[in-house]
Amino acid sequence: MDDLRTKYLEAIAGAGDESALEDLRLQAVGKKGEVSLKMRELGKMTPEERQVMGPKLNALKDEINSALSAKKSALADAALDERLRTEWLDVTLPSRPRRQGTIHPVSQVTEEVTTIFADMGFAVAEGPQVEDDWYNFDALNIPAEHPTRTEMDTFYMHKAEGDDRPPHVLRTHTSPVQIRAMQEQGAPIRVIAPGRVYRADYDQTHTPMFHQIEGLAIDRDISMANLKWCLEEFCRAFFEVDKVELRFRASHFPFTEPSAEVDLRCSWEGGTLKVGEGDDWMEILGSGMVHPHVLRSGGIDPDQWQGFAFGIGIDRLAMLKYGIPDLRAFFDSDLRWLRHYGFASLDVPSLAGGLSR
Ligand code: 2U9
Repeated sequence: MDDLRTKYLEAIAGAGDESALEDLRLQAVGKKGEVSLKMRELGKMTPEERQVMGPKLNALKDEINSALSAKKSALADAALDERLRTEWLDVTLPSRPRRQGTIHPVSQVTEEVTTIFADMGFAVAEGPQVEDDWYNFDALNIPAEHPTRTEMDTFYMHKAEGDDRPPHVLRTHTSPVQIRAMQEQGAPIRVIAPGRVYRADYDQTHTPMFHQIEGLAIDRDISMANLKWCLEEFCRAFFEVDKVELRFRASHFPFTEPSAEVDLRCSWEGGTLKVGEGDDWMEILGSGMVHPHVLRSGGIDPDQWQGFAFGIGIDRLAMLKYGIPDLRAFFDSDLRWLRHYGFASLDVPSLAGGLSR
């Protein structure tokens, strides 16, 4: 028994790592280990012998187990000491670059507007940005001689000699998307079409590419009253106010009849926009009841169905909400500019900016 004790205590003391220690544990006190086998022999001994050998073997087992765990801690301490001695951190190193990207105000506003109309049951529709002139103009009751169809206003795609396809344009509004949606789905239908549109214009309030979101709702008895409710709900949600007041001004668009431009009651106290109060009116969108010719273009019978449509300029909406003064800033913007308007990297989008409620 003393031999066994010496053998294992010395081996444990000399073990170089945890796996050597585990081997020794199995050899000594594992199920088939030497000490365990000796304990099994107790059964064959006389009671007197067992009374002497039993406690001795138990004490040996405890001693070996204690030595194993003490050695295990010692090995772990030594490993940590070695790491502390050899590994080090240069706290003077520059930090790793963090991603600086941030959502653009136009993308954020597009998402906000889309979500509000989606909550009212409008499905999102998308379509090509290069359209043939039937979808962009004729289907929308814009006649061949209309001034918007000239190259002064519209970007025409180059046509090779012998190409007999109809003229193609960069879409001037997202309305062709709704024509396609009507053709595909028929009535009743409720869709919104967000996206890029193009017009040959460039000054402080116009850029050759800008963003629109247009809505269309067709059913048996949809009226301007439904349109008004829908737009009021939209303004309440978008500008986050309880009270909004809209004013419908008679207007003219080829694709709607009657047509109305919609103004929102507001004030501009101290250069800050306040929605729902004050004596000012701010134009925010155009709208109307869809013209029968347009319904027919979409394959819908105007004697059976009617509905409203509206169009909103996203860029202007973003400028209003975030107090951005010049539309052109969207196109030569940099990170400092985005930060200034509360679009700092990794920030949760907020309403901070020019708007106060
Ligand atoms: C279909 C039928 C009718 C969409 C409409 C307007 C009035 C409008 C402007 C707002 C600001 C364009 O971006 S903007 O300059 N839009 O005034 N848009 S009604 O009418 C439609 C659309 C699709 C099938």
